[in-house]
Amino acid sequence: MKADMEELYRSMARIRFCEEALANLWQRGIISGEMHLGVGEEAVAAGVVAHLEDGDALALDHRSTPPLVARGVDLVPLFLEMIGDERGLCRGWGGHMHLFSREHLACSSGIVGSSAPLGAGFALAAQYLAPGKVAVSFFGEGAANQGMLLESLNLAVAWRLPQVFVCKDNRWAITTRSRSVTGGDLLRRARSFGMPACRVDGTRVEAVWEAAGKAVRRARAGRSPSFLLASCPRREGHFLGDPLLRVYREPLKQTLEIGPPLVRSLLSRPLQAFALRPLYMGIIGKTLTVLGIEKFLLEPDPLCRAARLVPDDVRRRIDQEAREEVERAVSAAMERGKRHA
Ligand SMILES: Cc1ncc(C[n+]2csc(CCOP(=O)(O)OP(=O)(O)O)c2C)c(N)n1
Ligand SMILES: [Mg+2]
Repeated sequence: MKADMEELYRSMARIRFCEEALANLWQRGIISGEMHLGVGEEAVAAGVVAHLEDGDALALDHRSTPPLVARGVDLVPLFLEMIGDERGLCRGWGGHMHLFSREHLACSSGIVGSSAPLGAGFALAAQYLAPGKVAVSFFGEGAANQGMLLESLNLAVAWRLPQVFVCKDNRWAITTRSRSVTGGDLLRRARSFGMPACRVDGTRVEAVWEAAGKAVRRARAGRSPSFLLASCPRREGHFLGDPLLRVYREPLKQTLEIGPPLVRSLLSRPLQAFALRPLYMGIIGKTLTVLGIEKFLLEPDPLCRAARLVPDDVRRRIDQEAREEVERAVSAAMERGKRHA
């Protein structure tokens, strides 16, 4: 079977416009607190979720809106949840990180790594109660070093759970380069537990769709869990307003804001650690440089890549429909939220 590029592009466009709408609500102060977006993860979410059917489960991390949108969760309660309204998906108690949709058997958690045991639980239940159904766990490469994730890989193989582990590798865990805290290679690590593992370019939806299809079919047939390592960019930094990205977006303002405290701390007393201070400044400088190179020179946009595989007129129509759908959902959420306030 071939990937239906129009449907995959539609799914990605809906995800992107939802994320943009969330960013807009956050910038206007309507959503409060930290906001982690999945901009850059559209191809992974769309390519994997396209294989799910009723009764399959999703366990997600702190960037959970893309897979939920791809899965068809109603956008109005989703937006209401983000703004803390009691008619939201979780009565306004979950916020963007702790979401649950009973209808879609989908949940998310801000506890890094927890989507793996949550997915294992769904998969174990499916094994007994709904054979042929599968569970998919999404998590970042930073989570791959969590003990509970490794325990889940082990149990998934030992109990032959119908589970697919999807690791979204954006190379960063907040401000830590994941490579600097990761021993060995994640693919070999997964294989060492005894499950098939493959690497896929997470900016190419057709490639993700292909690889995920094999993994989901394997799980559905009860043959084995699988591990998918999908590289993808972190286009909005760790969270909205990420100070490291702000340095590039508004260099003058940020230099004036960050510069003086940095110089003060460089020269502050007591002077015991004086020799180490240039080293720390070097680390900050290196982090900023690597981030800038990745962000502005290397990172391809998965949505643009997918757009090239769809005829222009079709793409324009899909863009317009998806934009209108998201705008309607935001307006409805704001209207209901206002009426209720
Ligand atoms: C158990 C736990 N430890 C630490 C944190 C703080 N934390 C939030 S997001 C994050 C980075 C996670 O990195 P990764 O899994 O690669 O996801 P990414 O943010 O890159 O998508 C950390 C350490 C947490 N939420 N939970
Ligand atoms: Mg990461």
